[in-house]
Amino acid sequence: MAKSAFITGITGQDGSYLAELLLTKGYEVHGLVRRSSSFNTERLDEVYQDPHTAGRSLYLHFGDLNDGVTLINLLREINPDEVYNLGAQSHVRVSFDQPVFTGDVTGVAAMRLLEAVRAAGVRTRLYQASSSEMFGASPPPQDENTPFYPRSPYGVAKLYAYWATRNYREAYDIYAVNGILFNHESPRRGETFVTRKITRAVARIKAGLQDKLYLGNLDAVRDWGYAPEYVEGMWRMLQAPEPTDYVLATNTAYSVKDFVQLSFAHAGLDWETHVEYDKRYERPTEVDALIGDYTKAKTTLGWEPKVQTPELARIMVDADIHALDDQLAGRAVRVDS
Ligand code: NDP
Ligand code: GDR
Repeated sequence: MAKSAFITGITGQDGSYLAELLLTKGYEVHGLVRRSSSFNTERLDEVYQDPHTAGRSLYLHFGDLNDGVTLINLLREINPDEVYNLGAQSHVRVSFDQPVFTGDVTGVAAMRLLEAVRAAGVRTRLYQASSSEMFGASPPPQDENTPFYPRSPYGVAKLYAYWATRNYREAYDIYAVNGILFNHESPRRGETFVTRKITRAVARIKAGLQDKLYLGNLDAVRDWGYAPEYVEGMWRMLQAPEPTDYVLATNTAYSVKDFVQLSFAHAGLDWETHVEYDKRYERPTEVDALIGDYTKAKTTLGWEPKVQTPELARIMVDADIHALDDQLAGRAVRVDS
């Protein structure tokens, strides 16, 4: 019988790639979707199956991580083999504007989901989307044994979720793992994260639609990988014989300024003519440098990143240029039933 998976955050960057991966592996995929007044399933367009499709394998369910009763009911109904908790208020800067809300949806909701697994009585494996932001001020390189020192309400919330996951693994013998993932990006990255903000601006500047790009701290160092490879790592974590926590990263260091230079150069543009500083994009407390050591994932799971940051920047710039070309040519037509 086909395996089944339940994904929270299926409409996000990672959720959409993970859904695609699991569908290609023959899974029946169930996703939690928030009701919205506008479309929020665009990233799933390529795999979307109309409810009238015979023998379909993708099911979307309305719900919210803040609604525990719905989570219990869905888990009982679906009885999934695997649960991936990817839903979150995932923007670090925004978490300073909405700290308590972020604590609820990014932190406490993980506990809510773990409790829902217990209450529903399902025997499932669970993946928690933990983050390198939990390391915060701890100097690089960071691995599974590095002390945590979060620097944002988002990081604090993720740490709560991390410990909830470990505690439920130890207390109730639930197969629950933390994937501590360093930044991973793609053409599907949300438009306000720095990489996508840059590559989208490059496309618009090249097309003459925009002249300036306003950014905050250009000196922050990040370890940027390619999202489709990271969702493969999530899946591998749940296939291991024993539950444990893993770092996924590329173990390379690039500054925001490096990413700017790579992206503008790929489009034949001079970044210094276009990039301006705006204080509003600074954070009250910044994470200066994240560089991950993924040795454990490599040796235990055979997982290794292939796409490095320079290629990632090129992939994202090319995708944004093509998307803008399509939009300008009026080809961005979606067919909805
Ligand atoms: P996105 O911001 O692209 O996606 C977040 C998802 O969470 C969306 O589907 C969103 O729904 C959903 N969501 C938000 N609030 C709720 C809620 N109250 N109830 C149910 N769903 C909700 O994030 P990514 O795909 O980039 O990241 C996936 C996960 O991994 C997140 O938890 C993130 O914090 C974590 N992470 C990400 C890293 C990265 O570099 N991308 C690195 C480390 C961890 P909607 O579409 O309706 O907004
Ligand atoms: P991050 O990603 O905070 O690392 O969290 P983001 O792309 O938002 O910031 C990366 C670095 O760029 C600096 N920066 C700017 N950031 C944004 N968003 N906008 C700007 O204009 C700008 N200018 C400079 C930031 O200060 C920061 O240093 C991401 C999210 O996906 C989290 O959910 C995830 O957990 C972590 O990665 C790992």
